[in-house]
Amino acid sequence: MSEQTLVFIKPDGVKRGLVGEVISRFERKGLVLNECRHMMMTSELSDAHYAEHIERPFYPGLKEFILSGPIVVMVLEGERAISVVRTMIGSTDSAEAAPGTIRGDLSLSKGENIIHASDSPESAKREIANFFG
Ligand code: IDP
Ligand code: MG
Repeated sequence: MSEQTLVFIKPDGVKRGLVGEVISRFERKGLVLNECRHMMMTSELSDAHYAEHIERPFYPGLKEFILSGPIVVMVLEGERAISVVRTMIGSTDSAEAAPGTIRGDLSLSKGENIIHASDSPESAKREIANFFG
C-alpha cells in the first residue's frame, strides 16, 4: 500500500552539506519525492510539529537548534513509506543508531541528529498538513 511520509533535514544536515546524500538514499531505495522545500522553521511551526514534546526538558534546546538555520522539508511516497523511512533514519540517539542508517552513518548526537521522519500514519497526515497545507 502506497503511503506518504513527512521528512525534513534539520539545520545540522543542511549546514553540513548532506541534503544530496540524504535525498539520494531515499531515491535509491525507490521512494518518490512528491514535495520538497528549503525553508526556515518558525516558532509556531516548531511548537505545532513538536506538540508532543513541548513540555519536555529538552524542548527549549531542540527549538533553538531547529530554528538555527534552514531545513529542507519533503514528502516521500512509496510502499510502506512511513516504516521504511523510519528504519532508514535509525534510532533517535545517533551514537546508538545502527551503521547503514542515516543517523548511524552521519551523526554522533542525540539532539542534532540530521533528520526528522513521521512515526505513524496519524503523524504523517498531521505533519504533511502542517508544512504543505
Ligand atoms: P525521533 O526524531 O527519533 O522521532 P523523538 O523522541 O520524537 O525522536 O524526539 C524528537 C527530536 O527531539 C529528536 O529527533 C531529537 O532531535 C530531539 N530529542 C529527543 N530526545 C532528546 C534528548 O534527550 N536530548 C536532546 N534532544 C532530544
Ligand atoms: Mg518523533
